Amino acid sequence: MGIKLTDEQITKYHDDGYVVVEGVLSPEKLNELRAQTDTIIAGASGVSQNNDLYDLEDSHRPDNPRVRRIKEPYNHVPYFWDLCRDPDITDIVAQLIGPDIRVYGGKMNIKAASYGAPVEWHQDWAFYPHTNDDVLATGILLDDCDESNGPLLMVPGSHKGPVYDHHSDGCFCGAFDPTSIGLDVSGAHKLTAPAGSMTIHHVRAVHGSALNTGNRQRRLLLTEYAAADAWPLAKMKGDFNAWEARMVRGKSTTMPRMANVPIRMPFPDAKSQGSIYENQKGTASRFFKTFEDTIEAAE
Ligand SMILES: O=C(O)CCC(=O)C(=O)O
Repeated sequence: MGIKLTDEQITKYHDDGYVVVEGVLSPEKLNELRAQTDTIIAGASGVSQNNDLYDLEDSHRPDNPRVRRIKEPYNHVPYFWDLCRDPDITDIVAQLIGPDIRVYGGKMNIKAASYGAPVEWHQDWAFYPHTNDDVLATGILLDDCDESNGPLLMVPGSHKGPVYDHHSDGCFCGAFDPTSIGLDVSGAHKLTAPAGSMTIHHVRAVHGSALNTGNRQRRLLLTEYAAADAWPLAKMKGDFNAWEARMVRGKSTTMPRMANVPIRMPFPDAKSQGSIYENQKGTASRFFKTFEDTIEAAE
């Protein structure tokens, strides 16, 4: 049985579009998650390019591995699927989007100390619009996260606003530059918290994160959960049976609930496919400094 959210936490999620819950994973579960993660990361040695498991930093070399993301870890290691279904997590999600829940997708983003890549401002909704927006992402922190190691940055209340244009030069780029559309992100909230905490953000919330300039890595296991009656408008993952197998709590339905929500379709494809990091290479102007920018500035 997961933690019971306080009324304040539930209100915060609905009003601001995000909330952080501390102490979701016990120390034992956190250790297991770290150990399973280390095993996957160790397998990146010798890998030369992005594949269906690893998304690699531009500075990755097979003999000096730099993994930026583990893609859909539950597709590769059963432990991760069990974690997606763990009531310590799904019982919390149920308090926000109802008892019937499906996993839409997931990944672990790894911001290595000193060079872990930024993620440009975006809304997850631009990648995977659904028939209603009872869709959110949880983020389990594997490491203590403070201001220096690239916390998630969330713009409060933005989940109630428009869906911004995540296209550039005729292609999807999975990002927008708030300065070019006059969106003030100076009040963005930094989701700092101790390891074992869980961030939760609404699918329409505007968010991003900066380069890790600290001396500690920031690994974040993100899982996208949708109410069972929220059906994806852009892409269903796998065939119907595979889709049903993604139910992690409660009952499925074939009767989607339609809500009056703004959408933009994420088409045409990004110039660089494979991950948000690759998609965002197509953005016309970047907001956050990259590791490569800092090297250039130092030269
Ligand atoms: O890892 C981060 O800091 C940002 C993650 C994110 O927003 C994403 O991958 O969609």
